[in-house]
Amino acid sequence: MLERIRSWRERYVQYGRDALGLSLFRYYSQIYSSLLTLKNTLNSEEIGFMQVVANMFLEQLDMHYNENEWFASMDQALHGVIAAEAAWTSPGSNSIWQIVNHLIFWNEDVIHRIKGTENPHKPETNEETFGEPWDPEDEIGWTQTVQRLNEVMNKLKTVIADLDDEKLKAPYAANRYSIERLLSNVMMHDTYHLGQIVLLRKLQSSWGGVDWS
Ligand code: NI
Repeated sequence: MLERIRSWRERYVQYGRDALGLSLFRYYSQIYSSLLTLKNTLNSEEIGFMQVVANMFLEQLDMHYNENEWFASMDQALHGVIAAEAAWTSPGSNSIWQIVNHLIFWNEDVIHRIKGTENPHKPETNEETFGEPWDPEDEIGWTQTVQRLNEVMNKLKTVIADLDDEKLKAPYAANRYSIERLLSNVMMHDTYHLGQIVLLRKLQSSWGGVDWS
């Protein structure tokens, strides 16, 4: 009888342990899955944080490239320009065509600097990046030049999309300046020249204003 009681008691204790074990297991699994969710959330926030500056540059590129926000975008500034208007110069100024050449060169150069590749075009001076005023009759040449600018701007966009904030802080090529600084400069430089294009169009009476719609 005593043996039987002992065996019941042992079974009872064992059952209690199992029940307790099962509820603890469930309890810990819940905690574990909550922690896992929290970890994933923190990771995604961390990634989001790492992209803050990179995303800002992407937005800035869109704003001056093809979105009319506070000022006429590059797309708008060049909209409807024909070869004769592109080749037109005012005394002491470059033509729109020359400015576009200059923008193609510098944006392409920035892409090379970020990627650490050699730019095959190496002008001796900044003046050379503008080239000649170009032929006012050459519609095909002008269209190709605008297409080239669009290709370069879109390429720059994909290059920026591959960056994160850490890479932006890093110096480019063998330079002591960061990619972040390089991008800030090129975008300011683009907008500076966009203003010149709009002014040239105003001077030649070919500017129809910004389409804000
Ligand atoms: Ni310039």
